[in-house]
Amino acid sequence: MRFDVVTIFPEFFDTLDISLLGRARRGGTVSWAIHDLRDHTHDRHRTVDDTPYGGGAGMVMRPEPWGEALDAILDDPVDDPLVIFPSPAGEVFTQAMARELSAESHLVFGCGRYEGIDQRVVDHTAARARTRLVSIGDYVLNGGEVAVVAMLEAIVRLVPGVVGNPESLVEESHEAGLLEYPSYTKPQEWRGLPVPEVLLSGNHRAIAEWRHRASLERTKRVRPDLLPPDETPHA
Ligand code: JBK
Repeated sequence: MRFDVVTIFPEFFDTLDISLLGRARRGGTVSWAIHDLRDHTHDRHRTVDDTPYGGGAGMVMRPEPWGEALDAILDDPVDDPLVIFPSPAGEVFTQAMARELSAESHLVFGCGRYEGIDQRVVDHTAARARTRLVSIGDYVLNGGEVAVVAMLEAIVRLVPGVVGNPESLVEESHEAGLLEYPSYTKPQEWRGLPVPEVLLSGNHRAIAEWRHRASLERTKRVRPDLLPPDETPHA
């Protein structure tokens, strides 16, 4: 997988080189480039934003630097890139979307700041490449950078060959549609708190049942929206 990120804060992505993504890059499974939007400005102040037409608070990112930056990435389409603009107005990012995106060969992320990017950038991009607005949740961020780091962490670990043991991908939380069961390790008793007896029993069937019930109870309590309708607790 190849990805490109356009941002006014390239340093935000320095963390990508540590842990899993860094290892994937060194191993050749994943490659990426981070592009500074301001490299595509031509005024002395390297201006990327301006006041909104129609009035209102905040600033909007001007289209010209975006046009240039995206031209440089999209102009020789040897592959079929998917462009993602993180936005609170987008479709919600889920594990299912992460899995879908992990099968792409080329992702391009455009990180908006301020009140967003001039809509014509999105429209113009959509006319030449597959383009999606994606939100990581209903809260206010200062820009798309943190959203892209979160999405990449979820996506890249699903790229074949990135996570060493594919089994560790299967059992995890959202993949099964329920929240993860609680985990324990040594010591057997800590500050007077024991590990649940069943986990020490060696009875694999009993352990699997206990874990499933714990997952179900946790999900009912904190995320009933994840349960199929027939398992939703009555109000
Ligand atoms: C939010 O992806 N997001 O969720 C996002 C991107 C940019 C700004 C935002 O406030 N929520």
